[in-house]
Amino acid sequence: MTNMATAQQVSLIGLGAMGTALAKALLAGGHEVTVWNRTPARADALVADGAKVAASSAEAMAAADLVILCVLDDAAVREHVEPAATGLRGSTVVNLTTTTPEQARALGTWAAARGIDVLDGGIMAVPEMVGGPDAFVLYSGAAAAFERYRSVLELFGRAEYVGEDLGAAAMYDVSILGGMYAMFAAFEQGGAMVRSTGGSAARLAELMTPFLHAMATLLATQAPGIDTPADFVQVQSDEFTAAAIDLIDRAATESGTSTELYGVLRRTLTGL
Ligand code: FVH
Repeated sequence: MTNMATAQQVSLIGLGAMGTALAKALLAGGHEVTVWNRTPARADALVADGAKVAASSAEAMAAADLVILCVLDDAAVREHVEPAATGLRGSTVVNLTTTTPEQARALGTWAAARGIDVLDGGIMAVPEMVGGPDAFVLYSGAAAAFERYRSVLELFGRAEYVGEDLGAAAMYDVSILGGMYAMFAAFEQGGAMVRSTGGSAARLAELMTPFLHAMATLLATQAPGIDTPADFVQVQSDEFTAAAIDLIDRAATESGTSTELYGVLRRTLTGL
């Protein structure tokens, strides 16, 4: 991955599990990396890999034109970015901290008034995956800023640009996570149901995993029903879907487990 020809100065604020993984990817990519973390000891291991350690977050942010933040939350971002505004003027801030779309837009509004470019990012990976083939990061904000730093950002994983609206990356991020949680909830509920007939969640996982892989490929065929509903010809009627969910609901009742999830699914998918 080393590309010394395009080595850039990059500052990274936040060396938690994810920030440390990002710093390692930047260093492995041959960039000059300045780091800062609230608890200084977390930077020690990175010094051996070539990172410079700044004495304060403001010093780190003034040290490079590309400043990446990966801290706990939006409050922590604002706590450090706001006092550093003067040093950040003319720089691009890439915020990889998980925030809401409105928080991302508010940071952008604040930054634009001070001559600072902002890209918002949503990391779709755990730290161990950073820089690997399955990691990807969603970005939104000014396309020019994204293109300027694309080669650096690609060190973290596939860089997926999702739009100019600074809230877009966060909205895709939480929507994807919503899909993940819905899947886990259905598995938890299904595990309880199959156990009532002597089965196990382990066996259910074996059987459910390939089926859900196949079903996931159908998401794209459902998209026009949401994007352009007027033109969409639904293959399965709402009545059919509602009846199928009612049957699952009834089996849940027979198993003595909760039916709460299926009411939500029925209303969401059919409106009935
Ligand atoms: N870890 C993951 O799998 C997920 C993947 C998806 C994206 N998230 C988001 O990334 C942000 C950071 O997550 P993290 O995993 O690095 O989190 P921690 O290991 O808990 O480290 C938190 C860092 O934030 C620093 N911090 C907290 N509060 C402040 C503050 N007020 N001022 C400055 N820094 C602060 C903390 O510093 P310290 O405790 O070491 O002093 C850590 O560096 C997060 O938004 C995830 O949602 C990760």
